[in-house]
Amino acid sequence: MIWNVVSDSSCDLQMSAFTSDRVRFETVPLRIQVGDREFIDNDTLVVPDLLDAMASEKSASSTACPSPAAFAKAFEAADCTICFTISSSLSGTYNAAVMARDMVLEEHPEKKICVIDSKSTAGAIVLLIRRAKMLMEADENGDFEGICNQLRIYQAALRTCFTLECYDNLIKNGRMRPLVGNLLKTLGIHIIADATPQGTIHVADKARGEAKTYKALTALMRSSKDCTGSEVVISHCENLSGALKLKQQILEDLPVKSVEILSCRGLTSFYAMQKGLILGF
Ligand code: X90
Repeated sequence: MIWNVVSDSSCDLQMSAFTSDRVRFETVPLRIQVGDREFIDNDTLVVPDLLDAMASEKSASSTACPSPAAFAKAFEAADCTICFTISSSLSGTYNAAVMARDMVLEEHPEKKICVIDSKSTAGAIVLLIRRAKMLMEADENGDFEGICNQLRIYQAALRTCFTLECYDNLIKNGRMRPLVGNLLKTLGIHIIADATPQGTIHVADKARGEAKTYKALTALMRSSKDCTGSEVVISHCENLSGALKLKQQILEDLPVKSVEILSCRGLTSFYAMQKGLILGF
């Protein structure tokens, strides 16, 4: 039996970063339109090129979710698939994956396909992918439903916090409510935000300066759940030094188990923009 983990490209895990003897992994790319240039968010996308194009483009930029056909192709490649998507409150990706599941099951009723809405993106999806891989590798009697249920429970326990210096793309594309007052025009303000349990964006706080920002983030993490033993994944948009400082702050403030740092791929880079930091835990 071939086990299959599929995710959209907002997970920030490159296909090349996944190895397993028993489990296949595929990311289905979202597309990013910057002026008249289209970027496909696959392993070959060069994030600095995307950010350069964004910086020099004045006209509207946007993103588009994968087609059901693209998900269907990924689902057809195996017997048992578990698919994770970006929050259905932010994107049509989840719906596309559900349509693909129905299409594939109609032709291949023997296949098993489960689509899980991460209600998040980035690191939270990476943690789900890793947990799925672990459960699939340890599986001895093909307990597909049991594994899906464990992953649904894990999804509900995961949290996401993030800090951004630029949030134009989130607001212009209607994914975040415009901020009150003249905050938007104030340079040097970092927003501190998190994902609601429904998978929408909630701006919790704002901070000025790096040190205060990281403190505010660990405070938000602490208030969102008991982080004892948590695995944390930080995705950064061209901000390794910030990610390292944030990692240090997390290790000082919270009893987490581990903190891993990944680079944002295209989709999360487009929205988190230069220096954005996203935490899944
Ligand atoms: O369908 C599409 O075109 C994709 C739309 C994606 C919109 C938002 C992506 C935001 C990613 C900021 C971190 C947000 C974490 C919040 C999770 C609820 C970058």
